[in-house]
Amino acid sequence: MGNKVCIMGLGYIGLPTAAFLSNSNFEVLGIDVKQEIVDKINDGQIHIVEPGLEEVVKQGVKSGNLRASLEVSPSDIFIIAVPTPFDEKKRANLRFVDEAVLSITKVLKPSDLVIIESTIPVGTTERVRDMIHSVRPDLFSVENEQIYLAHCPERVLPGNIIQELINNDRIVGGIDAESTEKAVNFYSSVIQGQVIKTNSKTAELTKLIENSFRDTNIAFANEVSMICESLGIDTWELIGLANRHPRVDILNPGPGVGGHCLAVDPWFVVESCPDSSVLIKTAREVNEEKTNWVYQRVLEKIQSLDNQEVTVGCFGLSYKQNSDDLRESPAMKIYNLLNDAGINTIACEPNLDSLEGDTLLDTNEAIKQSTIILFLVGHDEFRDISEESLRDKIVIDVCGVMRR
Ligand code: SAJ
Repeated sequence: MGNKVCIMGLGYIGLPTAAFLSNSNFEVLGIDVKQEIVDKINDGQIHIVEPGLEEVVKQGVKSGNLRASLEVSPSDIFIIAVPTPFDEKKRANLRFVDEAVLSITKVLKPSDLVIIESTIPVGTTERVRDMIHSVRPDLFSVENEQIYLAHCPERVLPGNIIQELINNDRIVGGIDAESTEKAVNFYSSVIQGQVIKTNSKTAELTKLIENSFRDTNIAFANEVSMICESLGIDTWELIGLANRHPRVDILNPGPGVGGHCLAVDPWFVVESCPDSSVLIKTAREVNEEKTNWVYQRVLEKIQSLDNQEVTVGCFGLSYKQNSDDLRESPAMKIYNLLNDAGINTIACEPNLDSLEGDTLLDTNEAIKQSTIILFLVGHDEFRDISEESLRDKIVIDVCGVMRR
């Protein structure tokens, strides 16, 4: 198999993958739909924040092994890493996958390998096979070597993507044994982790279940926090005590679950089999409700202050600690709800230099100007805040950052 790789989608997964492969002796063409992203990458720069990524991109571009473009070209391996959001009815929106598939189908040749890394509902890889067949039946004629199609879900943790790309085990599920073998050989040639074979539907569901498992466990922690609050029990003390049990490991409650993974993927499972995914669906609803629950607690606190002039300092706005990513951020939802209710707020997000249309204050200034200190995200910067500086403040610590 040749060493030309075409990667469709240069986001949080596509770009690190393109950069990593371009430094692993592959000739990589990265495709995106935004000219400014293409231009930035060809200048050796990046449009996302990920530790260590810019260096790897620079090396790839400088070596001539990494190039970005709007247009696909014939390659030997095609990796689809485009977003798979859900629509207002919580159903998978596969428009970007379909557009990527139709783009590459024009340049596919027999023996090419197509890998879908995007997170997709069960059965999508087989549906893609049928899409390719309907446009290019020639690729499936007996005279030609077949094309190979597999799903290989990513499982890298944003903030540690480069290392996890190299070291994580990967699951590969082909539409047939030959496709699985081709994809296994490809990944085995570039990563340190183990490459484990399965079929495409199992690979699709494995990814969804990984994230559903985490979402359900976070929902349990969030429900525990709401129970503790209603019973007047300290959440963090209770979880600390329960986790001393050798087989109990309750996760951290927070303002809800954000990001484009855990807040999305479980809904693909619910869509595939609604009657059998009651717990997964309920966990999603608990995590979504937690965000509103936090907002209501803040309102109650303000009302208890007899409507004196109150300023609520929102500490942490990104979707998770030590991240700058605001996508699906529950902290941002709470911040916006407070603003929409006409409450004076202050935004403090140490991982951002600016926030569209809003002023960001640094931690010390935000503390000074706030009546209520609302810790929404447990950034490391907040752990250095002294008890002294909070002495005459009302503190609502949603994420337990002051308890670690
Ligand atoms: N969160 C909590 N409490 C916790 C842990 C997390 O409230 O104890 C919240 C976070 O604040 C955040 C959300 O959950 O809002 C998700 O954070 P996360 O730490 O679970 O990580 P993600 O979404 O950035 O990455 C997850 C990872 N999946 C698993 O850990 C099973 C990652 O490995 C996946 O590759 C990624 O989803 C993905 O892209 O699917």
